[in-house]
Amino acid sequence: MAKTIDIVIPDLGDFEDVEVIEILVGVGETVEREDGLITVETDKATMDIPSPENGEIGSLTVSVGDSISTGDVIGTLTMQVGDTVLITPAIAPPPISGETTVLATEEDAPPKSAGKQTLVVPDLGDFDDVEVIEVHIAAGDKIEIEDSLVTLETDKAAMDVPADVAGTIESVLVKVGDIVSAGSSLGIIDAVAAAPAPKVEETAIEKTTPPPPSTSAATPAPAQKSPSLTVIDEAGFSKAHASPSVRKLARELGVNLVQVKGKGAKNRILHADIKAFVKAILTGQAASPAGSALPKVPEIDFAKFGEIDVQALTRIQKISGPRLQASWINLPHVTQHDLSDITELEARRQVLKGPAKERGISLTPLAFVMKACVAALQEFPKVNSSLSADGESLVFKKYCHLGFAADTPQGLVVPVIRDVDQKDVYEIAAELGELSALAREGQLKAAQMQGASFTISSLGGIGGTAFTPIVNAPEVAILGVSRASLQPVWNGSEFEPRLMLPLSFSYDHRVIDGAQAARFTTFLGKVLADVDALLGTST
Ligand code: CAO
Repeated sequence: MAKTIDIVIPDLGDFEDVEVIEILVGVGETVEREDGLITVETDKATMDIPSPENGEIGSLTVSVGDSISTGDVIGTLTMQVGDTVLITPAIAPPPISGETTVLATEEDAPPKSAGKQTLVVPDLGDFDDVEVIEVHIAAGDKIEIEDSLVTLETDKAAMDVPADVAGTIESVLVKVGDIVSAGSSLGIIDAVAAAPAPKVEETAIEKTTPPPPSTSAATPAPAQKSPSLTVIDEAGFSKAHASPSVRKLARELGVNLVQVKGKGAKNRILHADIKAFVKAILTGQAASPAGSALPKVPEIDFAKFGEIDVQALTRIQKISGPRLQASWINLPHVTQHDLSDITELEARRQVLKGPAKERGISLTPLAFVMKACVAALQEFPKVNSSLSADGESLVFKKYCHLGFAADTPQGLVVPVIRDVDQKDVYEIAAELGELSALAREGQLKAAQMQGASFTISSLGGIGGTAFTPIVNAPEVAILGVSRASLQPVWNGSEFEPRLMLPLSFSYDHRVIDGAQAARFTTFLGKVLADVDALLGTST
């Protein structure tokens, strides 16, 4: 029987009006009790609001940026209540610690013997005569409902057969290598409780290819096929003591179950164990598993050497850091350096700058560089592409949305100017100014930072002669611009003072090769030298 309950914010302690910073689930998604639904942030901590029960998300009435307090309803959850008994109002959620429950199941009653029962293989759908590849039980084992009894393997999938009763195993009637079908006996159990027969859950569709890590819309992480956290040891993986959903989660995250210590009954690996394992690696508290081995930076107690001041990273820094690292690790970066002669361009800009200012537009060199990039991206469409998620093809974008790195007090953000190919230099400069101001005030909306097909990072207003910008993956290239300077350039008979703009073009070498990169910056240089074409004033 289905029952819908409100999802209510549990007791948040001293906190009130806390900001929702992430929505972790979508409507229609199936969640388990304690799965995080949303993440909220106070000035002191970030915390997940857990699901009060197993079920399906019926509705969600909060968005990122909303403020919530204890008792607020943030959506509904539809549960299959089955044999469960309601003992408190369903709207009362567990506290953040998740120590109490609103539902009491028959597990709460004292165990009563249901006598000896035969454990059988349930309906296997289209499969018949499947091989037993693992036996997880032995005589004398005490098992719970949903504990895995055996793992079966067909030519398409591996699946766990979970227990439909709890009790003590009296005898095991199968061994590895046996062929079984629906109804085959697996063992005899001295049962203590009965429950409806659970479904057989598939652990994987393909036996050898773990699915790629999932990405959420809110987190535009690199879409390229990235290496798993570790190479999965299939033999060891199949022997690990874990439920199908835990195996599924492990495969999704590229976690080798062999390396995870289970904290459940009989060392069974739980969802929480997988999450803790991944968290420990990502936060550097545990060494990365062999295969993805990233050497750890040594942990130093700086206070031993002098006075220190510890300041928390800003939210933007916490978000951008891992993304930059993901790009740096996953993309083979190469940077092509070049100099572009912008003597004529700058002379014209100086003439146009004043009148533009009167119209409220700051006509900086960056607007011209953006306009020039449009021409270069049209000439070299690969630079405006991305690798497909499976890494098998290139996605060419017919649009030209340019991101630009903006330095703000909170950290680095990348606002996006859309359809730059349809705008003139003044429109680009105006939008640059507006988005830069919003960025500095921390007022950019998420949509204003999404959809870039290529990014420019300009340090020209600050200084420097060259740098190596990190590609804003899953884009495949980024243009770094440093400060233009007057340099002596040989014109065939003498050295001439020319204003040279340094370009640092970093690219994903899987997609763009060195010759293309050099052609790209050479072409860009030619376009920047043709100021009439950039301004659309050519005759
Ligand atoms: N050479 C010489 N002068 C330059 C120049 C260049 N390449 N680029 C800009 N300038 C000049 C501008 O013309 C302006 O002077 P005028 O007012 O006399 O014209 C002055 O420097 C300041 O420009 P600006 O930096 O305010 O404006 P912008 O359009 O060039 O850049 C923005 C806007 C948002 C990109 C910039 O303010 C910024 O935040 N840059 C930092 C980006 C960053 O941190 N990148 C690193 C990311 S990690 O890869």
